[in-house]
Amino acid sequence: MPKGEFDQHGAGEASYDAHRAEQWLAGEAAGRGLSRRVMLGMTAKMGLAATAGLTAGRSAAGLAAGRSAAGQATPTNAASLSDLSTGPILKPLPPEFFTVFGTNAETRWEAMRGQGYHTPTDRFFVRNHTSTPIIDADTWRLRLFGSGLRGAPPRERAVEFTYQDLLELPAVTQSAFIECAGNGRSFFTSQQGQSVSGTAWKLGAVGVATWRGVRLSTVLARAGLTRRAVDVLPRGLDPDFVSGGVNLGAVRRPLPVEKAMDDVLLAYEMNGKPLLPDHGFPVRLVVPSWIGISSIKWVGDIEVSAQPLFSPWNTQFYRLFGPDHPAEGSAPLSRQVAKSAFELPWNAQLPVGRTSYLTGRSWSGHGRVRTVSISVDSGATWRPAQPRRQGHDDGWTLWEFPWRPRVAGSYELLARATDGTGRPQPTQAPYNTLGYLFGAVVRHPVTVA
Ligand SMILES: Nc1nc2c(c(=O)[nH]1)N[C@H]1C(S)=C(S)[C@@H](COP(=O)(O)O)O[C@H]1N2
Ligand SMILES: [Mo]
Repeated sequence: MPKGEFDQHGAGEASYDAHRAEQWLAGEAAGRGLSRRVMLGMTAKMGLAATAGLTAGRSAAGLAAGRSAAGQATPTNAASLSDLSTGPILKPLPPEFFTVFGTNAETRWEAMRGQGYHTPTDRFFVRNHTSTPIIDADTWRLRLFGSGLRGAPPRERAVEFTYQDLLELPAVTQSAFIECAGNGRSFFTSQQGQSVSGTAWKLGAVGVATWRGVRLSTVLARAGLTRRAVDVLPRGLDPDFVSGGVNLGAVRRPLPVEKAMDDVLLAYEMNGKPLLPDHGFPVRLVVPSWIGISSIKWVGDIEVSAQPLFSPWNTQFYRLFGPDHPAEGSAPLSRQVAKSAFELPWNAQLPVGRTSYLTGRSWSGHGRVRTVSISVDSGATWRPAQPRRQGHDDGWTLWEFPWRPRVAGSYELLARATDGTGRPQPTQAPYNTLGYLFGAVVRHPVTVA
């Protein structure tokens, strides 16, 4: 992708958001049950309330807290806790593949060594706001409605698709990463000495899979999309999310119609098999290159709106907050920043005087990774890594670096990627209270003996 194209995308998203903000202030926006007063109040209190909520929901007994929080939820959705047989995540989480944080589990990077291009489903990270619902594909329906579809209010059209309807529409297969906006969050603290709230991920809240499904644009067109539509709002069928004692409703985040019509999938297969319940069965969104929250799992309905839409997930969360940002936060986050990871355990042991073939992967939401450099001396000198498999936009690049340490001791290994923006990963990530978009070079400790 040429550089200009990124700039264009960037500008497009920024001006879209500015326009949306104007409409919001002019009272034209729909907030789905949130009054303007509540919204503004929420935004003002954000720093504190959101922080407290996130911390509480994921504290010590993270799992128990997650379940009891979900238990208080109003059962507006089809799924309920009684559907659950085990915990918030249903697939096995063997400790050699995952580190578990309450309702979330991150992939251990050493479990990716020797794997092919795609992350096997059995080691793909899971990020659940509450818990995985079990949904019956035979009775499931995808419902589309709203002022952006043909038909005038109040008699707006609602259109339904069955699982079988979707299977019969033209299918596409595409490879893309899904990555949590908070991936790498723990390094704000361990490398930059800053306190942030949210799950303390290392770099394992990312995976690349092949996704098969129907283009969202196909379904929108069949549902009667009009030129007036500006936002679509997919909503999950998992239990309501309760944060800081407030029920925020079903997980949902508006997506500008431009992105929805571009490269977004309604996916029903992951790595050649029907989705696992944990990854959104029967159908989830896959929004390539954007932060993971965009890729709503267990989608039950999609509002298509001629007015800008808001939910806590594009106002209270998933913006940058803090001293360097306006009180209402940055524009809603969209593309991921470049990152790199070694396929090594944290504090790996490597042999002295012998060559170790260090391997790893780099990826970005700003186009294909172009080059990767490695430093084995805490960033003093850099040498290029050898590409093993060149990635594509929305995927990752696999690389290798032979290293023969001659002296025993403690080392920090650094990998630094340059993406489509032409800029290498920085040494410092811009601080924000919720710890999103940690794109700085990570210092990976190893011991040579
Ligand atoms: N309905 C619903 N969709 C969701 C979530 C959720 O909790 N509920 N989590 C989101 C977040 S924050 C991320 S990072 C991705 C994670 O996808 P995965 O669990 O398949 O890896 O799903 C997104 N979609
Ligand atoms: Mo996420």
